[in-house]
Amino acid sequence: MANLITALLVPFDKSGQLMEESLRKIVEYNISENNVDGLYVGGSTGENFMLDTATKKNIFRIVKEVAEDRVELIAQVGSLNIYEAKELAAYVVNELGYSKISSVTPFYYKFDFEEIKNYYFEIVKDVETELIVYSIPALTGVNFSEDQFGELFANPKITGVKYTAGDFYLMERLRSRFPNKLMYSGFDEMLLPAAAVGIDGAIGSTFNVNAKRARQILEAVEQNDFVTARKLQAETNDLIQKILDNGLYNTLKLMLTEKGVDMGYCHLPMKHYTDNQVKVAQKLVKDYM
Ligand code: NAY
Repeated sequence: MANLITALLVPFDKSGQLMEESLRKIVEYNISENNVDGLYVGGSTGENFMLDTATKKNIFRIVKEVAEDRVELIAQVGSLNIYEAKELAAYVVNELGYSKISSVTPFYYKFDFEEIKNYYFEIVKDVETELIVYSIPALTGVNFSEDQFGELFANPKITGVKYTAGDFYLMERLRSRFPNKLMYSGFDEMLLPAAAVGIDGAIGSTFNVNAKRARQILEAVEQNDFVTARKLQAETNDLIQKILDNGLYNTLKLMLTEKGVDMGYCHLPMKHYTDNQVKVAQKLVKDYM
């Protein structure tokens, strides 16, 4: 069955400093309460692109210290600074023993495909690891064609994609054409259709608070029980819609804080939460967790 992998939230205090003890707690909570199969560390959910190199390293180190080898750990090392990406890749693989790295497509500048391909090949060049391409066109503006994925996958160290998009035609084409590459879905609200196409895993922010239903969706699809899967996805999407309406990362953090894992604040320039957001999050915990 497909693996359930939490995109890890990271707690910060009001001044943007990492809350180390809380980070340890949310890692443990995901392993022993949510029973997930893995953690995706340093992704969008981890507010990673707003952090300095030392903080990123600290997060990777603490997560490994707590998780040890109990679940799979994937480190998102992608950065507009390719030298930082290489440094982080070497650190997590050689010093911490992460089993896979992942890298977002370089964003902001309009890099052409050759530049993007060079970026990926350069990141894996000096490190013995597998890399999962993190494709999220809605945030980066970078779209790959089927053939361009093929050019990336031609590098044996590039072993899969975290596909955070709603184009299920392309997802199916990739699944059929590259059956030996790993396909991870990235939109939790589309877990059912992704699982129907056939995925190796799902990586999601909402698994921090909704892992049980997500697991049940994967199980129902595995058993070809689409009536149950649809019901669970509808419940899940009622929850996700309310989370998105109330502010994604703030609400996830507030829900976990309500459950006893103090997740602090989001990193500026993301907003700090309001009293009303707290109230909504508390009700979501009561209704859905
Ligand atoms: C990441 O890097 O943390 C992810 O992309 C995980 C996937 C999430 N994407 C983002 C941009 O947060 O879980 C999804 C997403 O939050 C969820 O589906 C709600 O839209």
